[in-house]
Amino acid sequence: MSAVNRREFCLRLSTLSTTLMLPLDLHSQATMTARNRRHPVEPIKDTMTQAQRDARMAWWNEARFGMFIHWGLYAEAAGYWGGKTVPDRGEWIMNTARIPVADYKKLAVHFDPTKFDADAWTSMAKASGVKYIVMTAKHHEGFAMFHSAADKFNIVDATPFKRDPLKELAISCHRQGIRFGFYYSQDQDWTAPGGAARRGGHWDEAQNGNFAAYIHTKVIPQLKELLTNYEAEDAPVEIWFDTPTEDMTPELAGEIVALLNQHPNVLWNNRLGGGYSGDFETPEQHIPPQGFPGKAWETCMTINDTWGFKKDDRNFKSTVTLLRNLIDIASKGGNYLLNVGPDATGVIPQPEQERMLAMGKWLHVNGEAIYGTHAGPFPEEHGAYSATKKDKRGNPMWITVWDWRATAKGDKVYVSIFQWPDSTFSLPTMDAHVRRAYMLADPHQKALQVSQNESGIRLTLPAAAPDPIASVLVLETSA
Ligand code: JFZ
Repeated sequence: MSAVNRREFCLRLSTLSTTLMLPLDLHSQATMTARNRRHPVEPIKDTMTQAQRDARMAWWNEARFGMFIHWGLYAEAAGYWGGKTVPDRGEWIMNTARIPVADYKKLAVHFDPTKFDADAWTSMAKASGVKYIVMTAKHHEGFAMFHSAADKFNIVDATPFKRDPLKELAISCHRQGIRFGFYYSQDQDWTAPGGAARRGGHWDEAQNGNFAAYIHTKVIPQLKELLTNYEAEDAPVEIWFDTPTEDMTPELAGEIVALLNQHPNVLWNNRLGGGYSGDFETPEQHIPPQGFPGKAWETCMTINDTWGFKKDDRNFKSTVTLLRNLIDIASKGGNYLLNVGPDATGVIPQPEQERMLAMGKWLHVNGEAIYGTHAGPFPEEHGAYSATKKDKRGNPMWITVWDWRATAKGDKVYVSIFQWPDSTFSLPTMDAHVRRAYMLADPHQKALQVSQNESGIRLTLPAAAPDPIASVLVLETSA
């Protein structure tokens, strides 16, 4: 297959899987089959042992809540090109509007986010209760949000701003005790010759080139920079790769893995490509009904309908929805990476800050029920597959129930109650014996009346819910 055919084939595959809404694993299986046909060799093995993986994942498994930041030149366009609105996500504008490379690069000439203040971002993040931040170092547009010797198309060399926000953010995170990682689009790059372009392939001759050369002259040198620039800040801790295509062969991905293996504390997601599964699963914009039992996973989600800033996108999720999502994810043992999209002045939109801070307010009181916990002991609270209703694919439909969710840590079980009961609160059976029960928000931890038998646990709760969104009941147990 020629390079062009290969890209078309992969594109068709990816369009097909999005159209059919195939789950990610099916999608990668399909890609793998195609890849193995072209690459009879075994992918180079990631040399990490399971014990090493567990060790580097330890902080991540406790964190539960992170903040994603999509920030790049697309914030300057803000969803508009040539005076017209462009549909779809803000950071895809160059591809969606088929903007020529030279025109798009001109955005850099005016990019001057003088209101950017790393400490303001990290203070907000800290007050929101997030434990780690992942920011776009380079998105599909190919523009580096850090100083790069490997490519002049970067924020220090190509804009009037001339500062390195990624570095400033890493330093600020270090000071605030927040872990710092970055997103890096290793495969798609719409301004570098040879970089891949999904959804229709290249649209400008300036994009023509060799993919392997792009990996060797831009990706690997920039990853080297990013892996060593922040060592004084104990960063990065995580790399978020994205949208691998058929171009990312096991051999090319293997070169990246060889580099990653020199930084054994840096964890990376399942989107490198080339057959590598990475450290964690990345369900996007949804929460798997039963999580990923036995696997580390992180749901990433937009706070409105775009990752990169779009002036007109005001469809913000409510704090109620966002908090329920966080609690739901924790009850299934996953992390929530919630995205904000700063504008071209360097400010995180006010409605996004408000929602993040509201989550932090709840976590300030109830964080014990989230951080460092694992999935709760009851499988029943999440919902069930319908015996009669079918989903779009004809499989039994999952019906979510939103009464309460449970997490656990040590000898404690935390039940976050969404639907405050009128009289008695009932829970299903549990192996452990409940010694004592109290509300987490109660400073006196007044013991609640509790009875337990083979059919379940019954409790008498205070008449009014301590919190309008979710009130946490603590069960102290013994074997
Ligand atoms: C990708 C990017 O294209 C997007 O701009 C954003 O950065 C997001 C976090 O990641 O989009 C994807 C990637 C994977 C899937 C869907 C959208 N997927 O697997 O369904």
